[in-house]
Amino acid sequence: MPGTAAGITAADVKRQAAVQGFDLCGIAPAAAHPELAFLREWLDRGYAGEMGYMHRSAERRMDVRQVLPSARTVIALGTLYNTERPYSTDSDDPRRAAIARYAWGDDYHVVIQKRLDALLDWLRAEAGAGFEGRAYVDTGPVQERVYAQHAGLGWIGKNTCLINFDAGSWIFLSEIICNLELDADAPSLDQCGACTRCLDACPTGALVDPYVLDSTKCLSYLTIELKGSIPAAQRDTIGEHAYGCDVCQEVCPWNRSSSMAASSAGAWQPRAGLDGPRLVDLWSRRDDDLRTLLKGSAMKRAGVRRLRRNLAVAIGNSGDPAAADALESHDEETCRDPLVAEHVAWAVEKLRG
Ligand code: B12
Ligand code: SF4
Ligand code: SF4
Repeated sequence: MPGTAAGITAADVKRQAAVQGFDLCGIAPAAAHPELAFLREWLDRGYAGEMGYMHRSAERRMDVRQVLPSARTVIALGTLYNTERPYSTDSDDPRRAAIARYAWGDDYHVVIQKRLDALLDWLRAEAGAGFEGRAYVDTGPVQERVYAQHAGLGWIGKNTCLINFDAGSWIFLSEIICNLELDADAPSLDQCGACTRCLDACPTGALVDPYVLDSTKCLSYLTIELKGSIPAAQRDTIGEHAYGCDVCQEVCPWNRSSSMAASSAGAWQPRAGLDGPRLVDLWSRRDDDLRTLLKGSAMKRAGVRRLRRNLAVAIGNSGDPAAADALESHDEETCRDPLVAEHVAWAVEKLRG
Protein backbone atom coordinates (compact mmCIF):
# COMPACT_ATOMS: atom_id res chain seq x y z
CA MET A 1 0.00 0.00 0.00
CA PRO A 2 1.46 3.36 -1.05
CA GLY A 3 1.37 5.02 2.36
CA THR A 4 3.43 2.46 4.18
CA ALA A 5 5.80 2.18 1.21
CA ALA A 6 6.39 5.92 1.44
CA GLY A 7 6.89 5.59 5.18
CA ILE A 8 4.35 8.20 6.31
CA THR A 9 3.37 7.66 9.92
CA ALA A 10 0.35 8.82 11.90
CA ALA A 11 2.68 11.13 13.87
CA ASP A 12 3.85 12.77 10.60
CA VAL A 13 0.24 13.40 9.58
CA LYS A 14 -0.65 14.89 12.97
CA ARG A 15 2.36 17.20 12.88
CA GLN A 16 1.43 18.40 9.42
CA ALA A 17 -2.22 18.86 10.43
CA ALA A 18 -1.09 21.17 13.23
CA VAL A 19 1.07 23.10 10.76
CA GLN A 20 -2.00 23.66 8.59
CA GLY A 21 -3.91 25.06 11.58
CA PHE A 22 -5.98 22.09 12.78
CA ASP A 23 -6.41 21.95 16.56
CA LEU A 24 -7.22 18.23 16.72
CA CYS A 25 -6.22 15.29 14.57
CA GLY A 26 -6.82 11.57 15.04
CA ILE A 27 -6.83 8.45 12.92
CA ALA A 28 -9.80 6.08 12.52
CA PRO A 29 -9.87 2.95 10.42
CA ALA A 30 -12.26 2.98 7.45
CA ALA A 31 -14.30 0.15 8.97
CA ALA A 32 -17.93 -0.82 9.63
CA HIS A 33 -18.25 1.09 12.91
CA PRO A 34 -21.47 0.02 14.68
CA GLU A 35 -22.79 3.60 15.14
CA LEU A 36 -22.91 4.07 11.36
CA ALA A 37 -25.93 1.76 11.24
CA PHE A 38 -28.13 4.11 13.34
CA LEU A 39 -28.54 6.34 10.29
CA ARG A 40 -30.97 3.95 8.58
CA GLU A 41 -33.41 3.88 11.51
CA TRP A 42 -33.07 7.65 11.97
CA LEU A 43 -34.07 8.22 8.35
CA ASP A 44 -36.91 5.66 8.52
CA ARG A 45 -38.37 7.50 11.53
CA GLY A 46 -38.52 10.69 9.44
CA TYR A 47 -36.00 12.51 11.61
CA ALA A 48 -34.26 14.07 8.59
CA GLY A 49 -37.40 16.04 7.70
CA GLU A 50 -37.00 17.73 4.31
CA MET A 51 -33.24 17.15 4.15
CA GLY A 52 -33.60 14.97 1.04
CA TYR A 53 -29.83 14.85 0.57
CA MET A 54 -29.56 12.72 3.71
CA HIS A 55 -31.84 10.08 2.09
CA ARG A 56 -30.24 10.31 -1.34
CA SER A 57 -26.73 9.75 0.03
CA ALA A 58 -27.68 7.25 2.77
CA GLU A 59 -25.80 4.27 1.30
CA ARG A 60 -22.57 6.25 1.00
CA ARG A 61 -23.02 7.75 4.48
CA MET A 62 -23.15 4.23 5.94
CA ASP A 63 -19.48 3.60 5.05
CA VAL A 64 -16.72 5.81 3.61
CA ARG A 65 -15.60 2.85 1.45
CA GLN A 66 -18.69 3.61 -0.64
CA VAL A 67 -17.17 7.04 -1.27
CA LEU A 68 -13.61 5.82 -1.88
CA PRO A 69 -13.44 2.03 -2.43
CA SER A 70 -9.70 1.93 -1.66
CA ALA A 71 -10.18 3.76 1.68
CA ARG A 72 -8.22 2.37 4.63
CA THR A 73 -8.09 5.37 6.92
CA VAL A 74 -10.07 8.43 7.93
CA ILE A 75 -7.89 11.29 9.16
CA ALA A 76 -10.35 13.13 11.43
CA LEU A 77 -9.67 16.82 12.02
CA GLY A 78 -11.11 19.29 14.51
CA THR A 79 -11.05 23.08 14.47
CA LEU A 80 -12.11 24.97 17.62
CA TYR A 81 -14.41 27.94 17.06
CA ASN A 82 -15.31 29.21 20.51
CA THR A 83 -14.81 32.93 21.19
CA GLU A 84 -15.07 35.06 24.36
CA ARG A 85 -18.74 35.94 24.00
CA PRO A 86 -21.71 35.21 26.27
CA TYR A 87 -23.99 32.24 25.71
CA SER A 88 -27.52 32.79 24.38
CA THR A 89 -28.82 31.18 27.58
CA ASP A 90 -27.15 34.01 29.55
CA SER A 91 -29.30 36.63 27.84
CA ASP A 92 -32.68 37.55 29.31
CA ASP A 93 -33.56 40.05 26.59
CA PRO A 94 -36.01 38.48 24.10
CA ARG A 95 -35.51 41.49 21.80
CA ARG A 96 -31.96 40.42 21.00
CA ALA A 97 -31.33 37.87 18.23
CA ALA A 98 -29.85 34.52 19.16
CA ILE A 99 -27.54 33.50 16.32
CA ALA A 100 -25.60 30.25 16.46
CA ARG A 101 -21.96 30.69 17.48
CA TYR A 102 -20.62 28.76 14.50
CA ALA A 103 -22.15 31.28 12.08
CA TRP A 104 -20.82 34.54 13.56
CA GLY A 105 -17.58 34.78 11.59
CA ASP A 106 -16.25 33.57 8.26
CA ASP A 107 -17.78 30.58 6.52
CA TYR A 108 -16.01 27.56 8.03
CA HIS A 109 -16.47 25.56 4.83
CA VAL A 110 -14.24 28.03 3.01
CA VAL A 111 -11.67 28.58 5.78
CA ILE A 112 -11.23 24.87 6.54
CA GLN A 113 -11.37 23.63 2.93
CA LYS A 114 -8.19 25.64 2.21
CA ARG A 115 -6.41 23.88 5.08
CA LEU A 116 -7.70 20.49 3.97
CA ASP A 117 -6.47 21.10 0.42
CA ALA A 118 -3.03 22.02 1.76
CA LEU A 119 -2.92 18.85 3.89
CA LEU A 120 -4.11 16.76 0.95
CA ASP A 121 -1.36 18.25 -1.27
CA TRP A 122 1.23 17.38 1.37
CA LEU A 123 -0.07 13.78 1.63
CA ARG A 124 -0.04 13.42 -2.14
CA ALA A 125 3.52 14.68 -2.38
CA GLU A 126 4.77 12.50 0.50
CA ALA A 127 2.93 9.32 -0.50
CA GLY A 128 3.68 9.55 -4.20
CA ALA A 129 2.00 7.63 -7.01
CA GLY A 130 -0.97 5.50 -6.01
CA PHE A 131 -2.21 7.83 -3.28
CA GLU A 132 -5.96 8.34 -3.25
CA GLY A 133 -7.75 10.75 -0.96
CA ARG A 134 -10.92 12.81 -0.54
CA ALA A 135 -11.27 15.81 1.75
CA TYR A 136 -14.54 17.06 3.22
CA VAL A 137 -15.74 19.64 5.70
CA ASP A 138 -19.47 19.06 6.07
CA THR A 139 -19.47 18.76 2.29
CA GLY A 140 -19.41 15.00 1.71
CA PRO A 141 -21.59 11.96 2.38
CA VAL A 142 -19.78 11.08 5.61
CA GLN A 143 -21.03 10.67 9.18
CA GLU A 144 -18.29 12.91 10.47
CA ARG A 145 -18.99 12.52 14.18
CA VAL A 146 -18.74 8.72 14.07
CA TYR A 147 -15.28 8.76 12.49
CA ALA A 148 -14.19 11.57 14.82
CA GLN A 149 -15.25 9.48 17.82
CA HIS A 150 -13.34 6.45 16.52
CA ALA A 151 -10.30 8.66 15.88
CA GLY A 152 -10.31 9.68 19.55
CA LEU A 153 -11.33 13.32 18.98
CA GLY A 154 -14.22 13.03 21.44
CA TRP A 155 -17.42 11.15 22.17
CA ILE A 156 -20.90 11.63 20.69
CA GLY A 157 -22.87 13.10 23.59
CA LYS A 158 -26.55 12.71 24.43
CA ASN A 159 -27.08 16.00 22.57
CA THR A 160 -25.54 14.15 19.57
CA CYS A 161 -22.59 16.57 19.41
CA LEU A 162 -18.97 15.48 19.37
CA ILE A 163 -17.44 16.51 22.70
CA ASN A 164 -13.71 16.65 23.33
CA PHE A 165 -12.55 15.90 26.88
CA ASP A 166 -10.38 19.05 27.06
CA ALA A 167 -11.95 21.40 24.52
CA GLY A 168 -15.73 20.83 24.77
CA SER A 169 -17.96 20.71 21.69
CA TRP A 170 -17.42 24.04 19.88
CA ILE A 171 -15.54 22.15 17.21
CA PHE A 172 -15.89 22.03 13.43
CA LEU A 173 -15.22 18.57 12.04
CA SER A 174 -13.57 17.70 8.75
CA GLU A 175 -11.70 14.70 7.40
CA ILE A 176 -9.49 13.19 4.77
CA ILE A 177 -10.46 9.72 3.62
CA CYS A 178 -7.47 8.00 2.08
CA ASN A 179 -5.87 4.71 1.09
CA LEU A 180 -2.90 5.02 3.46
CA GLU A 181 -2.45 2.47 6.25
CA LEU A 182 -1.91 4.51 9.40
CA ASP A 183 -1.93 3.44 13.05
CA ALA A 184 -5.39 4.16 14.42
CA ASP A 185 -6.09 5.98 17.68
CA ALA A 186 -8.25 4.48 20.41
CA PRO A 187 -11.92 5.57 20.19
CA SER A 188 -13.12 8.09 22.80
CA LEU A 189 -15.32 6.83 25.62
CA ASP A 190 -18.72 8.31 26.49
CA GLN A 191 -18.39 10.72 29.43
CA CYS A 192 -22.04 11.83 29.70
CA GLY A 193 -22.78 9.56 32.64
CA ALA A 194 -26.12 10.24 34.34
CA CYS A 195 -26.32 13.85 33.07
CA THR A 196 -29.43 14.83 31.07
CA ARG A 197 -29.03 18.65 31.00
CA CYS A 198 -29.22 18.90 27.22
CA LEU A 199 -32.42 16.86 27.01
CA ASP A 200 -33.98 18.90 29.82
CA ALA A 201 -32.98 22.28 28.33
CA CYS A 202 -33.89 21.74 24.68
CA PRO A 203 -36.72 24.23 24.09
CA THR A 204 -38.59 21.96 21.68
CA GLY A 205 -38.04 18.40 22.92
CA ALA A 206 -36.04 17.66 19.75
CA LEU A 207 -33.75 15.32 21.69
CA VAL A 208 -36.42 12.63 21.78
CA ASP A 209 -34.09 10.17 23.52
CA PRO A 210 -30.47 10.34 24.63
CA TYR A 211 -28.33 10.43 21.44
CA VAL A 212 -31.38 10.78 19.18
CA LEU A 213 -32.35 14.08 17.56
CA ASP A 214 -35.57 14.64 15.61
CA SER A 215 -34.57 17.38 13.15
CA THR A 216 -38.19 18.33 12.45
CA LYS A 217 -38.37 19.68 16.02
CA CYS A 218 -34.87 21.18 16.15
CA LEU A 219 -34.53 24.97 15.93
CA SER A 220 -31.38 24.58 13.89
CA TYR A 221 -33.36 22.71 11.24
CA LEU A 222 -36.42 24.98 11.41
CA THR A 223 -34.38 28.20 11.02
CA ILE A 224 -31.68 27.00 8.58
CA GLU A 225 -32.65 23.90 6.65
CA LEU A 226 -36.42 24.27 6.29
CA LYS A 227 -37.06 26.18 3.08
CA GLY A 228 -40.79 26.94 3.29
CA SER A 229 -43.18 28.06 5.96
CA ILE A 230 -42.37 27.35 9.61
CA PRO A 231 -45.33 25.31 10.91
CA ALA A 232 -47.55 27.68 12.95
CA ALA A 233 -47.65 25.28 15.91
CA GLN A 234 -43.83 25.49 16.20
CA ARG A 235 -43.36 29.25 15.91
CA ASP A 236 -43.71 30.01 19.62
CA THR A 237 -40.88 27.57 20.39
CA ILE A 238 -38.47 29.52 18.15
CA GLY A 239 -38.24 32.24 20.82
CA GLU A 240 -35.53 34.73 19.84
CA HIS A 241 -33.61 32.22 17.67
CA ALA A 242 -32.95 33.97 14.36
CA TYR A 243 -30.46 31.46 12.98
CA GLY A 244 -29.56 28.05 14.44
CA CYS A 245 -29.52 27.08 18.11
CA ASP A 246 -26.81 26.41 20.68
CA VAL A 247 -28.86 25.64 23.79
CA CYS A 248 -28.01 21.93 24.11
CA GLN A 249 -24.30 22.78 23.92
CA GLU A 250 -24.43 25.85 26.16
CA VAL A 251 -25.88 23.86 29.06
CA CYS A 252 -23.37 21.04 28.68
CA PRO A 253 -20.95 20.92 31.62
CA TRP A 254 -18.11 20.07 29.22
CA ASN A 255 -18.50 23.54 27.68
CA ARG A 256 -18.37 25.40 30.98
CA SER A 257 -14.70 26.17 30.50
CA SER A 258 -14.27 25.06 26.92
CA SER A 259 -11.16 26.09 25.02
CA MET A 260 -11.11 29.19 22.85
CA ALA A 261 -10.21 28.98 19.20
CA ALA A 262 -6.48 29.51 18.99
CA SER A 263 -5.30 28.69 15.50
CA SER A 264 -7.94 30.74 13.74
CA ALA A 265 -9.51 32.99 16.34
CA GLY A 266 -9.79 35.90 13.92
CA ALA A 267 -11.95 33.96 11.48
CA TRP A 268 -14.64 33.13 14.05
CA GLN A 269 -15.02 36.51 15.74
CA PRO A 270 -18.53 37.89 15.24
CA ARG A 271 -18.92 40.29 12.34
CA ALA A 272 -20.09 43.76 13.22
CA GLY A 273 -23.87 43.48 13.04
CA LEU A 274 -23.96 39.86 14.23
CA ASP A 275 -22.65 40.53 17.73
CA GLY A 276 -25.80 40.33 19.84
CA PRO A 277 -27.89 42.52 17.50
CA ARG A 278 -31.40 43.65 18.33
CA LEU A 279 -33.94 41.73 16.24
CA VAL A 280 -35.57 44.94 15.02
CA ASP A 281 -32.21 46.43 13.98
CA LEU A 282 -31.45 43.41 11.83
CA TRP A 283 -34.96 43.47 10.35
CA SER A 284 -34.70 47.19 9.56
CA ARG A 285 -31.60 46.84 7.41
CA ARG A 286 -31.89 47.10 3.64
CA ASP A 287 -31.77 43.92 1.55
CA ASP A 288 -28.44 44.92 -0.03
CA ASP A 289 -27.02 45.62 3.37
CA LEU A 290 -28.07 42.19 4.68
CA ARG A 291 -26.63 40.50 1.58
CA THR A 292 -23.30 42.20 2.26
CA LEU A 293 -23.47 41.14 5.91
CA LEU A 294 -24.04 37.48 4.98
CA LYS A 295 -21.45 37.40 2.19
CA GLY A 296 -18.61 35.03 3.08
CA SER A 297 -20.44 33.83 6.21
CA ALA A 298 -22.08 30.44 6.83
CA MET A 299 -25.38 32.34 7.18
CA LYS A 300 -25.60 32.86 3.46
CA ARG A 301 -26.93 29.26 3.36
CA ALA A 302 -30.33 30.52 4.48
CA GLY A 303 -30.12 33.78 2.51
CA VAL A 304 -31.87 37.08 3.21
CA ARG A 305 -35.39 35.81 2.54
CA ARG A 306 -35.23 33.00 5.08
CA LEU A 307 -33.41 35.23 7.56
CA ARG A 308 -36.32 37.68 7.33
CA ARG A 309 -38.79 34.81 7.81
CA ASN A 310 -36.96 33.83 11.01
CA LEU A 311 -36.63 37.41 12.21
CA ALA A 312 -40.36 37.97 11.77
CA VAL A 313 -41.14 34.95 13.95
CA ALA A 314 -38.56 35.94 16.59
CA ILE A 315 -39.87 39.52 16.68
CA GLY A 316 -43.38 38.10 17.07
CA ASN A 317 -42.09 36.20 20.10
CA SER A 318 -40.28 39.24 21.58
CA GLY A 319 -43.37 40.64 23.34
CA ASP A 320 -42.43 44.14 22.12
CA PRO A 321 -45.62 45.71 20.67
CA ALA A 322 -43.63 48.64 19.20
CA ALA A 323 -41.86 46.14 16.97
CA ALA A 324 -45.09 45.46 15.07
CA ASP A 325 -44.81 48.89 13.39
CA ALA A 326 -41.21 48.20 12.39
CA LEU A 327 -42.28 44.89 10.87
CA GLU A 328 -45.10 46.44 8.85
CA SER A 329 -43.41 49.64 7.76
CA HIS A 330 -40.11 48.27 6.43
CA ASP A 331 -40.54 47.92 2.68
CA GLU A 332 -37.78 45.96 0.96
CA GLU A 333 -38.23 43.45 -1.85
CA THR A 334 -37.75 40.43 0.44
CA CYS A 335 -40.26 41.86 2.95
CA ARG A 336 -42.92 41.64 0.22
CA ASP A 337 -42.07 38.01 -0.57
CA PRO A 338 -45.21 35.92 0.18
CA LEU A 339 -43.31 33.58 2.54
CA VAL A 340 -41.95 36.49 4.58
CA ALA A 341 -45.21 38.46 4.45
CA GLU A 342 -47.15 35.53 5.89
CA HIS A 343 -44.75 35.25 8.86
CA VAL A 344 -44.92 39.02 9.36
CA ALA A 345 -48.73 38.83 9.51
CA TRP A 346 -48.48 36.08 12.13
CA ALA A 347 -46.03 38.13 14.19
CA VAL A 348 -48.04 41.36 14.01
CA GLU A 349 -51.17 39.57 15.12
CA LYS A 350 -49.33 37.98 18.02
CA LEU A 351 -47.78 41.30 19.11
CA ARG A 352 -51.01 43.28 18.88
CA GLY A 353 -52.99 40.42 20.35
C1 B12 B 1 -27.80 16.77 9.12
C2 B12 B 1 -26.99 17.63 10.07
C3 B12 B 1 -27.68 18.43 10.98
C4 B12 B 1 -29.18 18.28 11.22
C5 B12 B 1 -29.41 17.00 12.07
C6 B12 B 1 -28.49 16.93 13.30
C7 B12 B 1 -28.19 15.53 13.79
N1 B12 B 1 -28.02 15.38 15.07
O1 B12 B 1 -28.10 14.59 12.99
C8 B12 B 1 -29.53 19.62 11.92
C9 B12 B 1 -29.96 20.63 10.88
C10 B12 B 1 -30.62 19.53 13.00
C11 B12 B 1 -28.16 20.01 12.48
C12 B12 B 1 -27.99 20.85 13.56
C13 B12 B 1 -26.75 21.22 14.05
N2 B12 B 1 -25.56 21.00 13.50
CO1 B12 B 1 -25.32 19.78 12.00
N3 B12 B 1 -24.89 18.49 10.73
C14 B12 B 1 -25.57 17.62 10.02
C15 B12 B 1 -24.68 16.72 9.17
C16 B12 B 1 -24.69 17.26 7.73
C17 B12 B 1 -25.06 15.22 9.17
C18 B12 B 1 -25.32 14.63 10.58
C19 B12 B 1 -25.80 13.20 10.49
O2 B12 B 1 -25.18 12.38 9.86
N4 B12 B 1 -26.94 12.89 11.15
C20 B12 B 1 -27.48 11.58 11.12
C21 B12 B 1 -27.84 11.13 12.54
C22 B12 B 1 -28.21 9.63 12.52
O3 B12 B 1 -26.68 11.28 13.31
P1 B12 B 1 -26.71 11.82 14.81
O4 B12 B 1 -27.97 12.46 15.16
O5 B12 B 1 -25.42 12.57 14.98
O6 B12 B 1 -26.67 10.46 15.65
C23 B12 B 1 -25.46 9.78 15.93
C24 B12 B 1 -25.38 9.33 17.38
O7 B12 B 1 -26.14 10.14 18.22
C25 B12 B 1 -25.71 7.88 17.34
N5 B12 B 1 -27.06 7.44 17.65
C26 B12 B 1 -28.16 7.64 16.95
N6 B12 B 1 -29.18 7.00 17.50
C27 B12 B 1 -28.70 6.37 18.59
C28 B12 B 1 -29.33 5.55 19.53
C29 B12 B 1 -28.55 5.05 20.56
C30 B12 B 1 -29.21 4.19 21.56
C31 B12 B 1 -27.17 5.34 20.63
C32 B12 B 1 -26.34 4.80 21.72
C33 B12 B 1 -26.57 6.16 19.67
C34 B12 B 1 -27.35 6.66 18.67
O8 B12 B 1 -25.49 7.42 16.03
C35 B12 B 1 -25.46 8.48 15.13
C36 B12 B 1 -24.22 8.26 14.36
O9 B12 B 1 -24.15 9.04 13.20
C37 B12 B 1 -23.29 16.93 9.86
C38 B12 B 1 -22.07 16.87 8.93
C39 B12 B 1 -21.73 15.45 8.57
N7 B12 B 1 -21.57 15.19 7.30
O10 B12 B 1 -21.64 14.61 9.43
C40 B12 B 1 -23.42 18.33 10.52
C41 B12 B 1 -22.80 18.54 11.93
C42 B12 B 1 -23.18 17.34 12.75
N8 B12 B 1 -23.48 19.71 12.44
C43 B12 B 1 -22.74 20.45 13.16
C44 B12 B 1 -23.22 21.59 13.87
C45 B12 B 1 -22.17 22.57 14.37
C46 B12 B 1 -24.58 21.74 14.10
C47 B12 B 1 -25.26 22.73 15.07
C48 B12 B 1 -24.47 22.96 16.36
C49 B12 B 1 -25.52 24.07 14.34
C50 B12 B 1 -26.30 25.08 15.17
N9 B12 B 1 -25.69 25.72 16.17
O11 B12 B 1 -27.44 25.37 14.88
C51 B12 B 1 -26.61 22.01 15.33
C52 B12 B 1 -26.49 21.03 16.50
C53 B12 B 1 -27.75 20.24 16.76
C54 B12 B 1 -27.42 18.90 17.43
N10 B12 B 1 -27.70 18.81 18.73
O12 B12 B 1 -26.93 18.00 16.76
C55 B12 B 1 -21.31 19.92 13.27
C56 B12 B 1 -21.17 19.28 14.66
C57 B12 B 1 -19.81 19.41 15.30
C58 B12 B 1 -19.75 18.67 16.62
N11 B12 B 1 -18.89 19.11 17.51
O13 B12 B 1 -20.48 17.72 16.86
C59 B12 B 1 -21.26 18.93 12.06
C60 B12 B 1 -20.38 17.70 12.29
C61 B12 B 1 -20.74 19.74 10.85
C62 B12 B 1 -19.24 19.94 10.90
N12 B12 B 1 -18.51 19.52 9.87
O14 B12 B 1 -18.69 20.49 11.83
N13 B12 B 1 -27.17 19.41 11.80
S1 SF4 C 1 -29.99 22.70 18.73
FE1 SF4 C 1 -31.59 23.60 20.08
S2 SF4 C 1 -33.55 22.78 19.34
FE2 SF4 C 1 -31.89 21.53 18.42
S3 SF4 C 1 -31.64 19.80 19.85
FE3 SF4 C 1 -30.19 21.37 20.53
S4 SF4 C 1 -31.34 22.58 22.06
FE4 SF4 C 1 -32.84 21.38 20.92
S1 SF4 D 1 -25.37 18.07 28.68
FE1 SF4 D 1 -24.82 16.22 29.81
S2 SF4 D 1 -25.88 14.55 28.74
FE2 SF4 D 1 -25.89 16.31 27.37
S3 SF4 D 1 -24.11 16.02 26.08
FE3 SF4 D 1 -23.43 17.30 27.82
S4 SF4 D 1 -22.66 15.82 29.36
FE4 SF4 D 1 -23.84 14.66 27.85
